[in-house]
Amino acid sequence: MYNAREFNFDGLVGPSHNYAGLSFGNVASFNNVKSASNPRQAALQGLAKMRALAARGFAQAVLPPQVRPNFRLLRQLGFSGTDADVLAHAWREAPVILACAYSASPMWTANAATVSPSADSADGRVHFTAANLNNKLHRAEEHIQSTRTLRALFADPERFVVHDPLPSTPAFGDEGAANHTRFASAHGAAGVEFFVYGRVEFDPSAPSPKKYPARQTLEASQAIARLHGLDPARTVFAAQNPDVVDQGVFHNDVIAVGNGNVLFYHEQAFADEAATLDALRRALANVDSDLHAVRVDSGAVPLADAVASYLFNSQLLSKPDGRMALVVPHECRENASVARYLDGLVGGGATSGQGPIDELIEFDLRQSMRNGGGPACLRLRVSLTDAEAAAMHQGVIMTEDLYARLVPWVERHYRDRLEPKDLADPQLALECAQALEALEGILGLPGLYDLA
Ligand code: SUG
Repeated sequence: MYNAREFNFDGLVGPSHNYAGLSFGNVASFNNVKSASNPRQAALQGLAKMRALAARGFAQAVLPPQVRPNFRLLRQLGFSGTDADVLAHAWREAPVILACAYSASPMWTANAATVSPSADSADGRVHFTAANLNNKLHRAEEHIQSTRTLRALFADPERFVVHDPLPSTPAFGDEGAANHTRFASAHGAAGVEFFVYGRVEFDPSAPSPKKYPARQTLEASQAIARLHGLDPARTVFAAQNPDVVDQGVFHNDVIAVGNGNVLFYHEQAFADEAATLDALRRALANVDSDLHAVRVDSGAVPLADAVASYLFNSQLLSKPDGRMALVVPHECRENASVARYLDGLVGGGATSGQGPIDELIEFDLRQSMRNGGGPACLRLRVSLTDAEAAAMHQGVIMTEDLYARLVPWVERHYRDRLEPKDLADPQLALECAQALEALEGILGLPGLYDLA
């Protein structure tokens, strides 16, 4: 076993953060369609979270935003002329497509990729596969920049491999780490990788949701496990409960989170709860570990409250003393059943703090939450040994110095209000390009973007 740490790569919110209602099946995105957003506040909220966790000693890094608007998409769809013509034409004829080209969604980096640490892969390298996100037009091209970014950050071929995304066809719908969890006794120890899927392409008799789309297929998860060279004895695939997808649980990380040997989950999360826990226990036995299941039942927290508060879209972080902190959004305090549950978990009562989780860390992430993205959506987990951490690009590691450079950058380049009609403003496109050009310099990543 190597000494390893889990880096959380949080998405830096881009300058076009907006609410376009593009994610059918994601209740918050739908409910806030066309309301005004505040990109500056969104970026500062995300940075405050990164800074606070870094200050606590958690390994924290930043994943840069993506180029917006996506002129390549707009031109591919037949909008032509100068950039200003393209924007005017798209706004007139297809404002939804313009919104897709301006989408804020790369900020939710849990969907950027699936990551397997070197302790799990057959060749001893860290494996990444950018998610094709092919269920939604506004996310379907993110993999191009995600792959480019990951290759820039993890460039050493001896230690890292960044695979091409899976084929962009419904059979291989892949949403990245939002449906993937890893269990291990320590970050550097061999672990169990757990993939949760919503649909099986080649078995039409397998249950699937009826109202909302299941974005992740079993076939995609299996392909990732093959690509990453995972040991079948330490890999578990489980079906998500299709009924909860239909109630707004569009990714498994809206209803479950794991860390160490702990699975914190809602009783309705899986199609077959007992079989899922059993499979995890058997796989964990292969690494001499056992599962610690923290089950939340519907009597304590009804599913609707879990979705509204994003209780399970929390981060479970290991502290040096072996206990864990749960990183939750403020919304958890505003929901009566969830607040009561959390008080019981860590609130100082007779039975609280006795399980593996003994601390809550709360953040105001309202700008992100209004698009259906909580603390866990905002970060991509990458477990790295000390040697791997030293081999990755250092300019993205969150430090006080980087924070002190990013805050004025946001204040200089980001607007504090965006409405749907602003997406037609050619000046916004220029502002976005200028911001990213400056960011390449701050992060020490020249050529990160194709800004030509
Ligand atoms: O894919 N929202 C994202 C939220 C992703 C949350 N990620 C995780 N659960 N890991 C999505 O639904 C909304 C964009 C808009 O409507 O403008 C959006 O894409």
